[in-house]
Amino acid sequence: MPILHQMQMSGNCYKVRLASRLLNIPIVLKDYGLHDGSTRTPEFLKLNPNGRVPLLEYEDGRLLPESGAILFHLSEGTRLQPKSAWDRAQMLNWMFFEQYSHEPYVAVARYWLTFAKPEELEKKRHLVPEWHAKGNAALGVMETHLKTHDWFAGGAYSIADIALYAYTHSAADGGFNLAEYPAVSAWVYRVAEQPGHVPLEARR
Ligand SMILES: N[C@@H](CCC(=O)N[C@@H](CS)C(=O)NCC(=O)O)C(=O)O
Repeated sequence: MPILHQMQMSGNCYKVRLASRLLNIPIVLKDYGLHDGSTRTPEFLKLNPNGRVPLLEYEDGRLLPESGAILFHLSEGTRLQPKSAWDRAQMLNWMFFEQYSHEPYVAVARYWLTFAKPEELEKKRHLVPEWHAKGNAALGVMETHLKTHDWFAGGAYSIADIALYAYTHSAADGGFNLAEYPAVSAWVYRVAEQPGHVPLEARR
């Protein structure tokens, strides 16, 4: 059975747990601590030189880091990817948007404001306004799309929705107010209503 190297409260790891649950793909979870540097040990760096989770490890030794790459791999040929090549490109468009314009602000604000040690947060406090400005800009882009679409790509729930859901539904942890984004809030509700959906806290 593949091993998912992960942190339970990480949205990036939640994306993989959620997709594997929706697709009934069995995985074993191997947990790492949030503050203990356990993804930076020489042993872990041999598995992922980038020192981060999620990381998917197969019994035959194949290794795949990066939440978006893992989502893409697990869902290939399934209902979580659109059939048309154009729609799959649109799905990737939103997944790259998530990684460059959304996660670095919405997820980072959540980490520092909710999980970091208070003395560490103080060193980053001056960055909070920038995280909020850029994170709100990303939520605004999502709001514009969702005013006229139920889903991000191909007219159906896909891994683009999973990628964006992970840190959007938990954005309040980073000081964002989703009530300012009614179309995003309605989509968050739609995602959570999908059959087989599991919350971030769930192990599988
Ligand atoms: N782009 C990566 C980001 C992965 C990432 O930032 N992982 C964090 C947890 S959410 C991590 O492993 N942090 C531990 C560290 O940097 O030492 C992805 O989407 O998988």
